[in-house]
Amino acid sequence: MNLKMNDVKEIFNLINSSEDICITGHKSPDGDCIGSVMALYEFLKPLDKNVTVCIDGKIPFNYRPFVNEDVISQEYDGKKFDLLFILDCSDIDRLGKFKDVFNNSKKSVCIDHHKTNDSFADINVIDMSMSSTGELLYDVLKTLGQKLTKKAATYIYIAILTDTGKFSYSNTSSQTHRKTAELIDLGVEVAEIDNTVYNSKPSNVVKAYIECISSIELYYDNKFGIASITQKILEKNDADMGDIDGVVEFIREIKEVEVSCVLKEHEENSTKVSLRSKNNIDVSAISARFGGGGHAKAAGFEVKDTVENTKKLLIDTFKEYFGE
Ligand SMILES: [Mn+2]
Repeated sequence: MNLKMNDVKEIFNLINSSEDICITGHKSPDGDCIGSVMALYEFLKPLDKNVTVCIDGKIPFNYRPFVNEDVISQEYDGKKFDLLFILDCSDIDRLGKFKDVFNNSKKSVCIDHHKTNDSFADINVIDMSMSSTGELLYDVLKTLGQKLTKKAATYIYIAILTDTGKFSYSNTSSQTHRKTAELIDLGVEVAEIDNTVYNSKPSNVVKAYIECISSIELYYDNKFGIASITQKILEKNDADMGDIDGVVEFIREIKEVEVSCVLKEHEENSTKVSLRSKNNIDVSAISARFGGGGHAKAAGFEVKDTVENTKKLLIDTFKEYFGE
């Protein structure tokens, strides 16, 4: 554990001396972002502070049963804060419509595990060896010496569970399991969470998912697989982008696939690219070339172009790695 005692003490002092505290995470939130943000919210709630939570983007359906959405601000009203926590977010732009909150806060603390994080906050607790921001936040909260409630433990568990792909990715360490065991001791209900997070898809979401899966194309002796989530598929099935999860992971299940890619059509000229690597190819380095970032085995970026053109760009880019 690389956690610096001084950082934790300073965070503790900042919490104590602050009245208005804001917690935020990256836009289009995933399980780690939502779990970490809500765990910190649960932790700060009893301390009698004004705590604001803001996340840009809809909470996906499978996390909604855990979250009181009234707590999460949808728009930024320009409010100033004594202290801002930025979780699971490698740069200010990824705060989306809440990025101005950074300049409107006296002090900022960033807790993150993305290797592309360049320590932009006043206090930066960045550890890319951590499976998830949730796991790192658990260390911070534990060091602060407070006992976690079952609810806070549940949020941290969701963060770790989802960012480790159910404890299967190479970011899962023995420490991850030890911390998870402590969370279970705090009352976390493992099977119930699994059913809510993974076994609760509405049929329209599954139908949209099947269409996305049908769009898989394989290149370079099946080493590179690519699929698209288009607005057309979403509209036809009345689904939201954030609800379609697991396509990029599904492509990676193909034996020969080394890199899987999903293109998400957000607008006609805005395509988000998600990349997953099975073994040695560092997709965060490739993403950084296009202004994005992430982890060696999971990264992404945005292209201001159509899905079709972005697909050509990706196929072309991976020729370098797989082309004969
Ligand atoms: Mn994360």
